[in-house]
Amino acid sequence: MFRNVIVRIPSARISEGITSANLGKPIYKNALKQHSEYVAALAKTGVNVTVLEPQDDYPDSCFVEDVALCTRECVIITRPGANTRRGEASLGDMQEALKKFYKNIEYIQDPGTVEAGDIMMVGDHFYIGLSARTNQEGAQQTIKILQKYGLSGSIVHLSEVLHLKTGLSYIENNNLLVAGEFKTKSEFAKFHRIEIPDNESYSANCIWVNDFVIVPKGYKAVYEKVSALGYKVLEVDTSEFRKIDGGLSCLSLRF
Ligand code: CIR
Repeated sequence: MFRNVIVRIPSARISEGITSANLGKPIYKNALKQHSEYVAALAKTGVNVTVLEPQDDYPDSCFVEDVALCTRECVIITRPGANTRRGEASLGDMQEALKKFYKNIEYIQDPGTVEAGDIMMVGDHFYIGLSARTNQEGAQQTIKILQKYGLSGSIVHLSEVLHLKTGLSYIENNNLLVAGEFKTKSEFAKFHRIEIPDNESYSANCIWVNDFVIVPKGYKAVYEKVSALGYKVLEVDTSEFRKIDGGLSCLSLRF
């Protein structure tokens, strides 16, 4: 169960966010609207939502998931691999917000890099994707910190996606949404895998929050498959964030 969520309002410079998509630039006004709908959906799940102010020095800063790994025992402040995002992890308001909830605060140190979009929590175990943003050193530091608190971590090699959770979401009860390269990875064979068709692979990034699953609006397969499993499904339009490679999980810290 999650009690708390932290989000950050998109920056007026969101159109300058890093992207590999070819979908045009996000429209700031629309991004603000979609973000407020996202917050409203989260509020329906019963969590307490902390909303941080925009940070215009960081066009990607609404993707707060990447700057911290929240566990039941500690929070790990990451060290983002993207140069333009590195400073997001040390923003004072984020650190203050996390201090209200956590007494155990750990940090990824240079030369480690980690973006927590590469980390998927399954109970007390954390799968850590090695990507262009999260390096071996960062992953090893993360595992060491997790072990200190009685938690565990393991490394997953990625080849196609930006972040691990770009193509994978654990929605509890052994159910795992999988797209692309994750359909066949042996480390995930033990889960009940729900395959997302290639033409809707963006929708593999969903979030489970207290018996609800929030899915991106406009993707039929994920809506039907997740509903059929008995979850309460909420749809949120994330089309502006998709233009800069962002999805539902990226927009919040949940703990
Ligand atoms: C970036 O490239 O860093 C952002 N434009 C998108 C970050 C998405 N975050 C995530 O998948 N956790």
